[in-house]
Amino acid sequence: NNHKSDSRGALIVLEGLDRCGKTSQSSRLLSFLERLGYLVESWRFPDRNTGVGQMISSYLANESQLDDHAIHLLFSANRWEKRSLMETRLRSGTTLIVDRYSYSGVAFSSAKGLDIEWCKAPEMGLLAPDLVLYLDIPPEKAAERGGYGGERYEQLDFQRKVDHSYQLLHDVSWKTVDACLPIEDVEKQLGEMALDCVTTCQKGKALSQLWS
Ligand code: Z5A
Repeated sequence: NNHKSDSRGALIVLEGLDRCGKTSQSSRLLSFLERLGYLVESWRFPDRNTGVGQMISSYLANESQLDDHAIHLLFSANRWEKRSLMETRLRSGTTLIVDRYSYSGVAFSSAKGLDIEWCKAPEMGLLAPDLVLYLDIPPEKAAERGGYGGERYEQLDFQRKVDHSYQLLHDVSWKTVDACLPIEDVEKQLGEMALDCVTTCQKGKALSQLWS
């Protein structure tokens, strides 16, 4: 199956509210595509391992305070510092499953009241996902899943605003899945959608840029 690396990999992004199941589903999707013989890696944003990522991590843990615009730009910088590696991986045939991306950046900052177009601007020119899998869950249901309350943003009233912001960002690359279904059912739907996308990219679909 190594011949599959002759063509490019797909950029697949998982988005949704906190506790919607992104982390669980990224690892299931990774195994699914690996079993089929594809080159695939699992990524996530924020990437807390870089210098910028550590600033973000301390902000999220409420260990530091930052102006809303400043933290927005740090989240964006954290994607820019991975952009060229992302392109290299995709062009060498590796499919990337990315847990959160620019849509989180815009949804969370605009939920705080920042202008949505201002929020999108620093994301322009990053690679556009081939597929955005939106794990749809009512904020109340997500809150019931537990583990809530540790980090900044993990509050029901704020998650409701994020939910609203996400609705403004849907584009043709989005596919919505009901994240309240049993884990295995969600997994199956995501697998089919991802496979379809990987095949389309193999056939030569061009890479494009976000919001430009
Ligand atoms: N943020 C931002 O502001 N700007 C940006 O640009 C970016 C992010 C990229 C940290 O993100 C915060 O940064 C995040 C957005 C903001 N804040 N919030 N909220 P993070 O990625 O580090 O953290 P997270 O997204 O909140 O991830 P999470 O807590 O790990 O949630 P999850 O990945 O969506 O869910 P999970 O861990 O897979 O599942 C949660 C629980 O539900 C777990 O117990 C599962 O077993 C259970 N689960 C999962 N699926 C199901 C189903 N189908 N049924 C029942 N139970 C389920």
